[in-house]
Amino acid sequence: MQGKIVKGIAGFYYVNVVESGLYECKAKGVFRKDKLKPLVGDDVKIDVLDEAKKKGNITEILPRKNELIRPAVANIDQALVVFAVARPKPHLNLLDRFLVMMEAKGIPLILCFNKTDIAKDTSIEELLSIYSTGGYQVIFTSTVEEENIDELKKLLKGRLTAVAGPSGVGKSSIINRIQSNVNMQTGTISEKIERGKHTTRHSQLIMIDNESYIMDTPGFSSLYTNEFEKEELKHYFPEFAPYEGTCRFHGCDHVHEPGCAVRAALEEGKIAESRYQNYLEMYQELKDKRRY
Ligand SMILES: Nc1nc2c(ncn2[C@@H]2O[C@H](COP(=O)(O)OP(=O)(O)OP(=O)(O)O)[C@@H](O)[C@H]2O)c(=O)[nH]1
Ligand SMILES: [Mg+2]
Ligand SMILES: [Zn+2]
Repeated sequence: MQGKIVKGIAGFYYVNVVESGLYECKAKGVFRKDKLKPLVGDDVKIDVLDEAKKKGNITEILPRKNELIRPAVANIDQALVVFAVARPKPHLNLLDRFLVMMEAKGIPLILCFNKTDIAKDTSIEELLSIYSTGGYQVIFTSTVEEENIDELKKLLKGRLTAVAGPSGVGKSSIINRIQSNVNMQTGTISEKIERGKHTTRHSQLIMIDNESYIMDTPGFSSLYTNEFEKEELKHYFPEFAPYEGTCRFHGCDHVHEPGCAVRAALEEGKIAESRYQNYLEMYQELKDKRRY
């Protein structure tokens, strides 16, 4: 039988098989020698051990379309990257790292800034100007005031979407707003450190309708990527693309080379300062291959 892993907790994988339901499965040792760990989102083959108790064994993981490390998920069509406009205030360095990772993997994304009900007047405009120059699809939501929840739902139609972002930004709250099959637990923000408390501990795949699925995931607070060379990094900043090939030097990395068109665009305000600074920081890390 073939099914999809919808949840994994403490060595058990919950595999949904269309028409016959949910099976609690263990992964046999065969994967360990290939260093392959089943992920939520994986399509797998299972042997049913006990049909009445719905227990089985995963015998094979089918080839993955893609996989992410943080959050650990496989076979997604797109990512819904959620940050809050406030409480916690958006950590743009972490966001830019995440965007780079998704660009590098070629996974389409929707960038969602939640909690517009507690936004300061300027923050929405600022965020919009920083991220719309990169050509990102940006949506501003509030689960409290139901702002743009229907619009967001439309963007999820017909796809398997993984939600990703720091703890406390409202990922689970958004999921609760867009479907009524499952109620995810939501947490509070710490008064002291203004951060979330990692309420969601395990990734879980939830059906919105027959053709649309959403995956809730635990929040993450750091991201380091060294899966590519520093020369590649510039390709993962979409707002640099119009200037590619127009710098004085062929193969310009837009760092300190004279006659750099990207830096000229930065001076003219056509590229956001924070995006460029985060580019430089990641570039330097890739150069040093330091661990972040
Ligand atoms: N003001 C406001 N608060 C919100 C909004 N959405 C969620 N919250 C609150 O933010 C807190 C955290 O929400 P969660 O949905 O648990 O956040 P999460 O991203 O799932 O966090 P983790 O599971 O820890 O990764 C809760 O107190 C929510 O009620 C919103 O649109 N506006
Ligand atoms: Mg959560
Ligand atoms: Zn340049």
